[in-house]
Amino acid sequence: MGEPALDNSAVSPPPQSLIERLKDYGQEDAFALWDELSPEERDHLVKDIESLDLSRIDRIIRCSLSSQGLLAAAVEPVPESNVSSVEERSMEERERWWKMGLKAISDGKLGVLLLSGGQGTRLGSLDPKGCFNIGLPSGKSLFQLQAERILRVQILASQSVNEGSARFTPIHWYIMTSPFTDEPTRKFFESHKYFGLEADQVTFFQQGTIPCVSKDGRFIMETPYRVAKSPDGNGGVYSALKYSKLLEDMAMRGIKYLDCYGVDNALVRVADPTFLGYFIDKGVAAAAKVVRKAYPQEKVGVFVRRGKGGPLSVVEYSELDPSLASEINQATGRLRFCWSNVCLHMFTLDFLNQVANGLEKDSIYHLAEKKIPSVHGHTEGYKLEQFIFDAFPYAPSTALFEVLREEEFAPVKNANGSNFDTPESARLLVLRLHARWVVAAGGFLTHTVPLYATGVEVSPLCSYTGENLEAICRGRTFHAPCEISF
Ligand code: UD2
Repeated sequence: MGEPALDNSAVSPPPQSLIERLKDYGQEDAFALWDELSPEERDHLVKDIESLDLSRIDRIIRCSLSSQGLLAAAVEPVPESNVSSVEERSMEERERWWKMGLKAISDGKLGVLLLSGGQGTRLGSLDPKGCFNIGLPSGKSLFQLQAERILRVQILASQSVNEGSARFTPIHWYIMTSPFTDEPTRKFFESHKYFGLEADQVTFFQQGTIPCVSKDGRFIMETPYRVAKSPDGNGGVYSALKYSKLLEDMAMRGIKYLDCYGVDNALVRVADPTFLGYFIDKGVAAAAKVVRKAYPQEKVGVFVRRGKGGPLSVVEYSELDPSLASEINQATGRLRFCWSNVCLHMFTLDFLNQVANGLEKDSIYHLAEKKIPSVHGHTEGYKLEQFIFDAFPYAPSTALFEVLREEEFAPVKNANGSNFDTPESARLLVLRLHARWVVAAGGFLTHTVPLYATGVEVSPLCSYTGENLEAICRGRTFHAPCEISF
């Protein structure tokens, strides 16, 4: 007669100390299915719970749920005087800022900070968004377009300060990933040999994750032995930089300014010398590029002031009262809240240190209502996330820099077939801009721009903002689809 089957539940109850700690925060349900777990599943669950900073997470959940729906301070539009607009910008200023920016880049003072931890859920892609090919004639991914823009700026900076010598200063590229995007991103860069960049000028780092909670703030169990978690939002960049000690790395490299942007913009001018020159000239701690909002429901944040003369802030599209979104400024006939956040930021390293050292103060996270995959199939609950622009109110000085949407903002958010912000709409924006560059440089096109879904593409290695195309284009006729490169 063999030994009776071991009755697990009688033998090893959950660790009492852990149960007590969970009870302190009302999260003891995380062990509800303990009796059904195998020994190794129990081990996974204990390790999962022990990996959580329960007091910090509890504070965030309580602060975020209790502040939910609280009427934020009355918001006012950003005064026009706070925005450097395209029309008021003189050619002299553009030139001066361009040169100032190239000089600072050549002196190694600029780092690039890429926010690439988001999941491509809306895009319908399982790969990190930066891997996405939007269908340009070259077939280049968003990562490759961005890497080649960095390469082009390195050359421009070198030409600008030491008359054509081949020596250039590598721009360091810090890429924030999440557990969902880290490995495939690293592999993609390795398999593409960093798109021509030096491997040691690219640093990957992971943002944090935070438990998903039910409407009453309890952990949602993704499986009987694992708490559901999600990346902590692109505002997780501050704590990620702090805990990965990359702020010290930046200081060690002599970096003073960080050009920070979202990966899902096909026209992003990475390491933009003009924006950097403007930023240095203004001497502010934080700045953002803005575009005029296209329509009230556009899925962009808007810059506001909280209360009369209050700090500069951003209200995300998901939190902007629809009536406010549609208000019209009677004097101008434009939307009252018209300056859109397009996830194109510039920060001083000092300011990043200030934010990173003030993190414990900031426990209010945004709540995104989601159906969270759970042991019950799906649970209606919240993902908690911080937004990168949550730091703006703490900046001692800020500035907004208008850019033209058709030159610098081509979001890639939704799968083709959606009404807006698709790979197709982004591709058309890129091809229309490049067609203008070619014609301005004296080239001819044999198609209307762009015929159906293709056109003439200009490689970033050739031109950053349409410069340097005369010799290649003048008098030549180009047939779509093609890529103009060296
Ligand atoms: C973002 C902006 C919105 C507007 C819009 C324009 C924020 C919070 N919102 O909205 O104001 O500018 O873009 O296209 O910036 N990301 C991470 N980690 C995360 C979540 C996102 O790195 O945990 C990255 C993501 O990879 C992308 C960027 O942040 O590069 C913005 O992505 P999103 O999907 O969070 O923001 P979205 O598109 O709703």
